Amino acid sequence: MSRYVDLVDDTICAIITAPGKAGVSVHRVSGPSALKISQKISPKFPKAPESHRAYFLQLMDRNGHPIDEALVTYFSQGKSFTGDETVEISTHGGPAIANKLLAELVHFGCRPAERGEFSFRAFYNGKIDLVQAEGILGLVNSETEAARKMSLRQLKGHLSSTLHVIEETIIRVLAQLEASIDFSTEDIEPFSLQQIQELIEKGVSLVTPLVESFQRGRVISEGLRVVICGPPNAGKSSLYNAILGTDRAIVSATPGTTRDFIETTYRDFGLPIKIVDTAGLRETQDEIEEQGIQRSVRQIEDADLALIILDGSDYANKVVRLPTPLPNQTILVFNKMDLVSNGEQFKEQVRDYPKTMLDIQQDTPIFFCSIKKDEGIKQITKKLEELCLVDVDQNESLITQYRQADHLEKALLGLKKAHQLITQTTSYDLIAIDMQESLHAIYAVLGKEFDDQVLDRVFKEFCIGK
Ligand SMILES: Nc1nc2c(ncn2[C@@H]2O[C@H](COP(=O)(O)OP(=O)(O)OP(=O)(O)O)[C@@H](O)[C@H]2O)c(=O)[nH]1
Ligand SMILES: [Mg+2]
Repeated sequence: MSRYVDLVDDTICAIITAPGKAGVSVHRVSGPSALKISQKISPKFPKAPESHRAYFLQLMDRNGHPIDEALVTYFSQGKSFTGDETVEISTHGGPAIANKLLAELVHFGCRPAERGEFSFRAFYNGKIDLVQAEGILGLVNSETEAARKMSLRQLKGHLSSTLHVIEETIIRVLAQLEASIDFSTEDIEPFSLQQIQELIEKGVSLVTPLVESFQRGRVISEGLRVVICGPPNAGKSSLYNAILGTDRAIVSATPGTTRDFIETTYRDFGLPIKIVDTAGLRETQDEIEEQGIQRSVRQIEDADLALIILDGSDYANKVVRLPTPLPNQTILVFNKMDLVSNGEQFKEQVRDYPKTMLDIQQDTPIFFCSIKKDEGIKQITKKLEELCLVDVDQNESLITQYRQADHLEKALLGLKKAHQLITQTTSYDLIAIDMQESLHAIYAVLGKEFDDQVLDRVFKEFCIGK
């Protein structure tokens, strides 16, 4: 995208509807020569068309031969999606027409648009900020109602407006610090220390929930990542196969069977779930097995939910090598219950096991199953299904991208450092440095300050025509 900045004077074009045969297909032409080029392809296009009005016109190729008849809509500069002068041409849907028109548009002076270049222009022209651009991307990629709602709110600027309140708060703090440092340049009555402190606290209370919303926002946009983990031979691969209804993973009585982790995305619950089967966790001298374990540990660290599975007939006095930190959500499964003689007594015995032996949350749900006898699996899948029933609250501002989370964490850190300093020192310039850092982080989220690499990363995820 770095290069897009230098190319904003080009007039770009792309088919913005899905390829193939359809009722209509739409080409978008956007840039300083959009009207001029469109007039070449549809000679009867008025010299000065009305913005937002559709004209029914014949399209002609360079040799004066008809291409198709079309509805051509004109959007004047500043009033289009991209902010540039734009013409949208709706023809009959069909690959031959679409490609022919595209070729003629290029012949008359357009450049085929790159991925996300229309959205980039909208961003560049200040029509949307970077968070809204990411909202567009999220909307297009939405697989569920919750994801669609969340992305639409982001596109409409809900998250951006929260960020603007944060920005204003930080700027007010900075102005007050400035005024306190140099009384002569400001007419304003400086705030008391107490008031500045309260403003910083307000900043903290606005940024904290956003940072915390990332996990939920990411799950809604990308799905739930579930990792099945535990000691060797507990039945991890068996459970993976049972949940997915396949025999994808190798099951064997030899401990240490699974080496490379295996993952599948399961879509039957609405929200996509990525389920990962991992290598059994234990101390090992086997170099290859250890590599598998290390990879599994990384999978566990990245997951939203750890399904920890133990062999019910062989768990006592065994140290389970669980990595830390574990995901926020955990589920404990005792498998091979067919080998346990007194089931009820067993369930009573292991009630405190999560806390005492695994050092995981005491309220971790515990399930009991025998994969061999196909007992108790339904309860586990039902639990997973429940976890997928997420909806987005009307007033909820959620962040969805690592990029956003990363900058907001920096913003929060700056605010917290400033807050700590203000209780210890009256050196306002020091506090101002932290507040400046927070401000830059907020600017970075909104794309007010950007470097080419960031833009590259955001816009390259788009498809052509977006
Ligand atoms: N009796 C009994 N055996 C089971 C049950 N579930 C799995 N097994 C057996 O336990 C053994 C290990 O199963 P896996 O699914 O390969 O275990 P794993 O946890 O993936 O093992 P690793 O990949 O080696 O870490 C196999 O022989 C399975 O047939 C069960 O519910 N009852
Ligand atoms: Mg296995």
